[in-house]
Amino acid sequence: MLKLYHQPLSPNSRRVWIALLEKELTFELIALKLDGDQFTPEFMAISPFHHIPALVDDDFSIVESQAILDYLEAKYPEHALQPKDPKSLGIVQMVRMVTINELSPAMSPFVGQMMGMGAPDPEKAEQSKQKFAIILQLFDRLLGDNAFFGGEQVSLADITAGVSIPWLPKLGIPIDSYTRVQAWCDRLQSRPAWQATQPTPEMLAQLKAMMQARMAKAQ
Ligand SMILES: N[C@@H](CCC(=O)N[C@@H](CS)C(=O)NCC(=O)O)C(=O)O
Repeated sequence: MLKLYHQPLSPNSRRVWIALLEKELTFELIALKLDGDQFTPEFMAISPFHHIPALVDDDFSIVESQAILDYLEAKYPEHALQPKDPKSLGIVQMVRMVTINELSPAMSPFVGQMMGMGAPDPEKAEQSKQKFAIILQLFDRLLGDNAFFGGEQVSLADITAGVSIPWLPKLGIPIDSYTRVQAWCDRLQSRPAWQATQPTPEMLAQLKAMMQARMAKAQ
């Protein structure tokens, strides 16, 4: 049986969790606290960099969330999460990479602030805001009249971007003027897979307390 080692607040984990649900696969969820439990020899045999998510599929184990998504798509093609035509596939891959390579690093100072690590450096915050505007404009254009990035079916692009973009307003970055992106976010958030994996405010508070305790210990 498939086993997903995860942490419910990790966007990388959540992407894999959503893909498993969208594909209607049977799997076991194993939650790590990341309070040191990621360094056990048993877990490090599965995930050598002590990162979640890690997926075990019988005798095969795999890390790196985007690689896991591709593996799941190739191994379990039912409820396809990748379009076939070249243009749609190109858009899906582009949105995945823009999210990982451009959006996530730009969000990082704001996420840090939400976790109580202090306000971001003003210059970095400004650079991030400029990046968000470029990404949101691009995503709005790529969505066009489609429900999702790859067309009418949810894809790995929606899963990858769709656990990050909805956090922007919570980080003080409004998205409502990008009307297609806003409608796409609403569409995703109403899907059972998004609702079942939505982190609760209590989980966030717990993580924040853990991060602050770690910071205090390091000082
Ligand atoms: N590039 C990796 C990043 C994985 C990653 O950084 N995971 C973090 C949580 S989001 C983690 O496991 N941190 C615990 C640790 O490094 O000990 C992926 O996409 O899976």
